[in-house]
Amino acid sequence: MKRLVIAAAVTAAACVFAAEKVAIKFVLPPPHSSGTPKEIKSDNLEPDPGPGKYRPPIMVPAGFDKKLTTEDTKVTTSEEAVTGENEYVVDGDKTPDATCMLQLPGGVQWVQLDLGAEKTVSAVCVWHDQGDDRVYKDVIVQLSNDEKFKEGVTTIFNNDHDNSSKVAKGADKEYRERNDGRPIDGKLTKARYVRCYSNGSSSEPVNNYIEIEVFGK
Ligand SMILES: [Ca+2]
Ligand SMILES: [Ca+2]
Repeated sequence: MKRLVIAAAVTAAACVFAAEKVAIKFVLPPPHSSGTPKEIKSDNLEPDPGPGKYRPPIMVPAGFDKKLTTEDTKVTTSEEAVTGENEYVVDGDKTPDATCMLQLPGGVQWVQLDLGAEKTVSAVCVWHDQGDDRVYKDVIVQLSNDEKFKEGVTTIFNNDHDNSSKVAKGADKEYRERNDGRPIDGKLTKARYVRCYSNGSSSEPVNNYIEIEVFGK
């Protein structure tokens, strides 16, 4: 009987160990002071958590919190940039400044990262542009092993509630850009490619990207 109890205790301890979770650590740029919040017309906007209040951390199994993107990560885009370089999206610089951003033309556009091989993705964080109080439209983040995103596509975020992007309809909320970007749970999806869509913002038709980080194993 005693042996059975010990065995049960060991099994329970092993389960706790296996389920140990750690928070993804995002390095944040300083908040941008934009003065009085703008009124943003949207029927799909999440409530503003308020200044200095961040979203709950993304918790992942220990070992799945490694940053997978580096300054050498290959970046491709749906169309040629208006200003900036593709590399700006993975250079680690999150300064909310026009000289540090990749700007794609207006309309539905995407930025795609190649992780080099299939990885288990635990989180993706996207910083568009927090230069003023704004909301990006039709933000969709997808993962796949197919470079063309035709097959085996997993959508981990989609706030295009009215399918104006014609990519897919989603149930997530629009959000105001802030210094904490938008951390998204990767749900431990196996994928080589990460594609981030947007369709302009409440401030301007173009699509700005400051940084995209991918975490996992
Ligand atoms: Ca950058
Ligand atoms: Ca939409």
